[in-house]
Amino acid sequence: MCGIVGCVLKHKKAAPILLDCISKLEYRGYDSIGIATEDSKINIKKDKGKIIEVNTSLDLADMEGQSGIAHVRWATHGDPNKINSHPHTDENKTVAVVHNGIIENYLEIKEQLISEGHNFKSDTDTEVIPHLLEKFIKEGLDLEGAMKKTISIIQGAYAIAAICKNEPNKVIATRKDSPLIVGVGKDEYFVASDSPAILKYAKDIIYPERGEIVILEMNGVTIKDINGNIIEKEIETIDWTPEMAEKEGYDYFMLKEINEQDIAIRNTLTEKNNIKKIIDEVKCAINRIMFVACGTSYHASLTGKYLIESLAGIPTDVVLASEFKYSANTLNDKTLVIFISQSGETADTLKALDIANKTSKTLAIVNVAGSSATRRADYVIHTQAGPEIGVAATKTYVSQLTAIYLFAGLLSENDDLLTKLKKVPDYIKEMIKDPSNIITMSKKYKYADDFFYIGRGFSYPIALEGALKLKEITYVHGEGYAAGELKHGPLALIDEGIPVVVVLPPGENHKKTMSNLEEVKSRGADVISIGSMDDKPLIDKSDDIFLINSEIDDIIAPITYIVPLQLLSYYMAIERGCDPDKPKNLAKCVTVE
Ligand code: F1P
Repeated sequence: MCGIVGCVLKHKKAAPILLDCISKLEYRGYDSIGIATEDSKINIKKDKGKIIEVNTSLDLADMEGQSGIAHVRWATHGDPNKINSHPHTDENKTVAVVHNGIIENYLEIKEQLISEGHNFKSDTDTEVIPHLLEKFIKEGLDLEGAMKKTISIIQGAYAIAAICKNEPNKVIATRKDSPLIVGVGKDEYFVASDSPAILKYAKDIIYPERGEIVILEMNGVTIKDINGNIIEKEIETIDWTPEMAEKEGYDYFMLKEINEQDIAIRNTLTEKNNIKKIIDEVKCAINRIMFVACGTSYHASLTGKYLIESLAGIPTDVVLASEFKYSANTLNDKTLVIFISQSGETADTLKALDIANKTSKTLAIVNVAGSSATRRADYVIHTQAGPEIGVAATKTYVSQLTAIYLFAGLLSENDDLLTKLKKVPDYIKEMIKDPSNIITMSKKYKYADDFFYIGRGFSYPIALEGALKLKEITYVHGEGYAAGELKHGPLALIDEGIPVVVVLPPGENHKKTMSNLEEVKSRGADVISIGSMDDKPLIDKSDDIFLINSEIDDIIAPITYIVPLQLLSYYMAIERGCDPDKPKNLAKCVTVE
């Protein structure tokens, strides 16, 4: 969590550009924002709040300097307040530092530094970094040397950028287990947590590895290994455009991203040949598959299990990345471990990937090119959703599902599934055309305290994902259940007027789920159904219904039926006055375990 940016600009003032760049990283954290520039002294402006709330009070007009750093915070250590906001400095303001990650041994370092006479202002773990840097600079090192020594002391996950008042027009940055990219523009050089920050200014990207030191100066970028040797890094050009990271007329990124889902799927379908190649290499060598993921990516994985087990007959497990260590000793060289992550930077997922790499073949399904997961897995499938800024995953989710459907379809040589998949973008286009029915439902149910979502078989992950979207952005309690599991406990909670969302595509489970619908209805629930246009019995039994093309059967439902549920959550969030792009307490990229 947290986003950082650093830049050195040959012809421009840094502060306004830093603000522009960091505003593109607000999806990573929005508790507070801060900027520091260098003009032979360190200038700092920072405050608690989202950029839109504090922008005017920051008043960057008088911030001189052509180099600087910026930060958006998602608090881990210390409340979100002005003092805890980054950049942090030493007491003499020799250096300023921004940091994404957690310094695990900060307490011992802090005690030691206090005993040496350092004064700390904040409750953050980060503040030890500027104090260490200043200490080593006082001992005679330059900022680069001080940074090298500092990272030999701190433990944990970090991406750090620092400036020093004695070293004009220079930013020193480094990373370990938190993302950091380097952007090379024309006479302007950047570091950032993610590419949307710098798309407008630099398209040539370098991906530093753990422990490497990045030096931005007026005349270019240097990257050194931990021994101080300059290393030649590959430069990759990204094809994402700056517009992709803008709202382009939509009120919120989430709505824009829901509306881009047909394109995201179409683009991900182009991964077919890559996926075929991976399957040709691994198919004969494996007898088991394990998916590892968190949150929405976990729900995509669950669909993967159902598809692969039913179509390819390969035993497939799904494990939450944070719980992975209990399953790790069952892996062997005949297991393919598939990691799904839109960001490719989720700490729990990366930790599991490192462990799985020791015994098994690993495959990462990731949206962000160059992210850590893509560099650590044996095989990579890139979902082609483009940048997703809204914290709640939508277009990356359907793109993950597209990759999984391709994988399962090719693995089981099931042409029927691949033919159905090709039609999905058109179905989705049709579904998002007119949200008026969903808007009416969101007005009707906006005051509900609890929602239940039920689905059976392929529709069970849809119920889980629908409930997660509701929780994330409306703060209403939503719980997804396997429809058959209702009577084993949750039915006790169903009462007069409780909304129950029933996911009921045509298919072999239809009759059984209809019975579950009857069970909740007879206890007074308000039944909101997602079903087929031809489903007369369902239409008759539902209080509210979103009708979907009758060609869509239960097997292809996970990638289509989720769309009205995303829209329902979105419009309920709007009705309840919540910001769907920046849900409280959450961030898009969870780089802490
Ligand atoms: C997993 C995840 C997302 C969720 C939110 C927080 O991220 O749980 O599904 O929408 O953004 O993180 P990832 O591993 O897929 O990047």
